[in-house]
Amino acid sequence: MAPTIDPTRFTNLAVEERESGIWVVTLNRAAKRNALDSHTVEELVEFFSAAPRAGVRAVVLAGSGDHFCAGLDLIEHHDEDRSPADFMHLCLRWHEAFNKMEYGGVPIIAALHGAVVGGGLELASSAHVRVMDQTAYFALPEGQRGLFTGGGATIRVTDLVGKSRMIDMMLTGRVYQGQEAADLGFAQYIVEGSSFDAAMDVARKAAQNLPLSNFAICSAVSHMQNMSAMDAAYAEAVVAGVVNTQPDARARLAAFADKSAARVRRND
Ligand code: 1HE
Repeated sequence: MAPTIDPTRFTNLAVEERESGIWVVTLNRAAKRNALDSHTVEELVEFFSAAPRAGVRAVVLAGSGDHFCAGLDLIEHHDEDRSPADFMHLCLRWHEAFNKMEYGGVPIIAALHGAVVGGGLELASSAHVRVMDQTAYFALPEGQRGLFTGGGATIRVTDLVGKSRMIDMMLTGRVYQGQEAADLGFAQYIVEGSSFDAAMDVARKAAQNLPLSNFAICSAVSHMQNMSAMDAAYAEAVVAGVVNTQPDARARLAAFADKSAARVRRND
């Protein structure tokens, strides 16, 4: 049976179907700057495990209060005095959540403001689209805290901004913000107003696509990056075989053929 999502099961996340098929998932610990404690990570696993089969067409991921996310809950980490094995297993739960996001096939749009740091940047980089406002800033303070990234930054932040920049950020605590951050690849959109409103606009556009097309876009591209070029080309052909012959696409193709569908034009 296909799963359903019960918003009342979540406490550290606020989970809501805001518009038909468009869900808003908000990190809900503003008093702790939305730091990711182990329970929040479990809620992310739960939501993003269910989303692909629960009719979710797009997700806007946001943070409550003045910051998107302050990363690993340093107080919980301090108080629990974890063993290496404990922390390894915790990191594997982060990966479970973030892989469900990146490979799940549901478009996830992160609405960024304030601090997007450490594990918060790892979370944001697991989304498919990032929208930042003028208050957003990005950093990897792990080096200063005596830590190392454990939630996929070595893979995803490196993908976004390159290995050299990522290493410098960890060595020096360098902060990126504003247009420079967007130009470097931390976000695909930078807006003057609310990143949440702009993220909702992106989500609405994405949700108009057929779910199977979005599934391919939001899982196959990531999987193919992990393959050799030969295997990726083969997998692309197989995925296109399924997606490009889906019955639901016929009406869209017919609309192009009878000239009723919108054409692709320059932004003038
Ligand atoms: C926290 C956390 C946290 C705030 N864990 N509790 N991440 C960092 O190194 C970033 C740490 N946080 C900060 O630098 C700042 O808190 C912020 C820039 C995000 C926000 O500053 P500000 O002045 O608005 O808030 P604040 O006064 O620093 O913190 C307010 C409360 O949030 C306070 O709790 P309170 O009970 O004393 O009121 C803080 O303790 C709490 N708080 N950030 C726990 N991160 C899988 S490995 C990933 C490795 C990492 O992510 S390392 C990077 C960690």
